Amino acid sequence: MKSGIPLKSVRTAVNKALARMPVVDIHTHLFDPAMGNLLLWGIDELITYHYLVAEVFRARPDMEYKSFFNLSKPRQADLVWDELFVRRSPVSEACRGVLTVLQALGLNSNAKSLAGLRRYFSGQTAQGYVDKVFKLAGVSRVYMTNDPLDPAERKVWERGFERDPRFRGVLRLDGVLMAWPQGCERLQAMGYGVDSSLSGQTMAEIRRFLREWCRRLEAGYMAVSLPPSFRYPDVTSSLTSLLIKAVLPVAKELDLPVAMMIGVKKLVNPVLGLAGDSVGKADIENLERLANDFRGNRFLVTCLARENMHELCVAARKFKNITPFGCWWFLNTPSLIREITAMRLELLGLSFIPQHSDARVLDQLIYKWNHSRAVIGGVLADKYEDLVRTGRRVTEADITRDLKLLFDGGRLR
Ligand code: RAT
Ligand code: ZN
Repeated sequence: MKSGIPLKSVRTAVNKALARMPVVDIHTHLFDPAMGNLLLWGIDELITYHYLVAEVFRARPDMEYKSFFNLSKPRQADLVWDELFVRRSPVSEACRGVLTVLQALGLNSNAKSLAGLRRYFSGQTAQGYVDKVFKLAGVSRVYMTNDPLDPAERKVWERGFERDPRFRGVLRLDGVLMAWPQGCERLQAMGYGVDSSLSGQTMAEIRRFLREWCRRLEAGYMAVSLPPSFRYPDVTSSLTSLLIKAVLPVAKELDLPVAMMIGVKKLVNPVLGLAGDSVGKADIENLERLANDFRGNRFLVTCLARENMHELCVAARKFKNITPFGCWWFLNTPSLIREITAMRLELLGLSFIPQHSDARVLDQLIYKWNHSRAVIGGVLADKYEDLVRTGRRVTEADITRDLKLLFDGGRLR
């Protein structure tokens, strides 16, 4: 029998195993490179990430929103670089991320301008760069966020393309579910016989839309981001009706999980666009009632409010059809990942998905996973050290087996 790792070597062993472990990234906004311009990558996209756009207005409160958004993307990037990376130390998580990417690529993060960095990226091809980034990030597969209601994206799917098996489809439902009947017209234009009433016929047609598009995307799951006010049951809410009469039946029929990302307050500052959403505390009792009534469905759940994360763990202890996943958006910072991961390990053992990247720009896979691996590795090492202190033997094979449970995307199957 293999001997256990001595206490003093546990941390190194965990970090080594985690560095080698290819991860499945279950939620990104990346696209298959065959989908052309939809896949964002390179320095200008990286620097104009909406997390950084929010921060540039912190540094320059005197700047009019309009005067920034009227600039071309490269000029916006120049301004963000100057304000957040040249004139002050880039200590925020989103800023540090850029430094980690540049370091991994062997590029200079002390440059006063972006010119040299742009030269590097203009020498890359999308395909070659995808290979490089996946390797540097230690990622084996990513799940996209696909919205057939978006005309530009729908065109690409309808035309058809050769799929890169590393990019899996996900049917994102916000456009259909949120603010009904806004999605109605678009569904009609796609040939679905729906009207704003949510009649039996409309529900049947929405189910047909879901079936057809899950098949076309070869979707790994369906997903929706929900406001903190989400309620179940609620006969007055079109969102809840659509969820329980269309989404959950089709998900069950196709044996697909449904991802619910709960707690986003959309556009509290509309002029900021993507950067204008905020966070609100949800009531997790609604999720418990849903999981109880729909036991044949599998729910992947993340919350945006730190205050909801503990209740979510407890809900998952009660309902085996709930899998908590990721440290989402404003929770994707080292101090909060540390806290949330420790709590999940303590309450749920290995039965959760520790992280997703939410990358919108390919290059971000590098930093999001590098930073998360470091923090999650530290927390896991604490836990294995605790085991060794009790006399429990821990081997490298044990660690590798456990990491697979956490990171290989098995809970999506
Ligand atoms: O993290 C983000 O980039 C957010 O803007 C959202 O995309 C969020 O993750 C979502 O999927 O709704
Ligand atoms: Zn996202």
